[in-house]
Amino acid sequence: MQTRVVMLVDMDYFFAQCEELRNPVISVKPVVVCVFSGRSEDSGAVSTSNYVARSYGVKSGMPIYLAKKKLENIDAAFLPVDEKYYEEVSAKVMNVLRKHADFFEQAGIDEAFLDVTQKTSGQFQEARELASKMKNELNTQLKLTCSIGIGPNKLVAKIATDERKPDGLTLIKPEQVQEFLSPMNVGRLLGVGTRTREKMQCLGINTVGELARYDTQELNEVFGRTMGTYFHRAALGVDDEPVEERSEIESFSRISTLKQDSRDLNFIMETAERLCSEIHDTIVNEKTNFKTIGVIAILKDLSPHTRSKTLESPTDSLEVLKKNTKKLFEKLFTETEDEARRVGVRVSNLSKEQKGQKQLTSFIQKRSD
Ligand code: DCP
Ligand code: CA
Ligand code: CA
Repeated sequence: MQTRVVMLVDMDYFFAQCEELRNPVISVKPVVVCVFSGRSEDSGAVSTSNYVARSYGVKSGMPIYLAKKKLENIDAAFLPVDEKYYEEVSAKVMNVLRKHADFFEQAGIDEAFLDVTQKTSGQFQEARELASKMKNELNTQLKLTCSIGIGPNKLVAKIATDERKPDGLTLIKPEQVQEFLSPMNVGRLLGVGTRTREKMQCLGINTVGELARYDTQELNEVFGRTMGTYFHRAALGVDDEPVEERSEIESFSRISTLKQDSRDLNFIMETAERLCSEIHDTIVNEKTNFKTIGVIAILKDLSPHTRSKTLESPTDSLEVLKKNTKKLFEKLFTETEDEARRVGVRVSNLSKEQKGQKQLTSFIQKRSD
């Protein structure tokens, strides 16, 4: 496989930086963005804070009263979260970044992966220049700073980004990966939470290097094959997960007028099954899974009636789609009295089909503390 050049761009102290952006005078003092629970004046938690506040020991997730205690007698700005505004800034950031990537994947409100292999002809030095250029653009166009990590895959890029913040730029070439990761605590790896770290400690594994050298067989026995294999590969800095644009389409639907008004399930299913097949063709083309199925019947009086069901796990199965469509129409027509004029089927809750490593990391992301 060709060596890839992958970047992770992560905005610095994002929510607090957004607050500084619209009110620059506060940037010289501690800025603490809070999720106020409303129960009492200071109940709630710190969402994030600027680096001035961090120098006093303020951290994300900390109770607000504790942050106030750390900033006692200091002129600080405690502000409520305004996610709608941060989303707007985020969209502008993503638009600046997106055009520099061969493949682009937004990975959170303030971060994105960029595969720039072609753009840089696989040259890490060129990637460094591109990263500086992007930092510059964010600075001049939006007055925002970010930290960038560059590596041969997402795993290394992510860890590299965390290495130097704020306004950092860290480049790890393929031949430097081992040396870079080896001395780190295993907790730096995605999926290694407190409990796993303790378990590894018992095996005498503290650093990523020790994990990489550990007997694979034994890792599999302790953590199971899936996780054991993942830990071993991650410790070696190996990660094949592609940088992939997330699907922005939220649903696929088809609707059709019946040959005649009806409330006969078998007759309606003739049309509905055709709609299901059309939708299925689309999702196969788009390599998408769905989790929610919805049906609509527009009755003779033109009133729309809908029913929907969310499955336990995403699927792309035509059979599942047809079976649930039938059940939903059955329910709908037991609960309404008139005949239908038009019927439709919709799938939503879409996710890109995920294979191998990808599935594993999303599973880890959900699990990790
Ligand atoms: N966030 C939150 N609660 C947390 C962590 C994060 O509400 N426990 C929100 C606020 C952050 C945003 O998500 O601004 C992005 O999270 P990051 O982990 O990237 O942290 P920051 O951007 O705030 O800081 P850093 O400069 O360390 O990236
Ligand atoms: Ca950030
Ligand atoms: Ca982030």
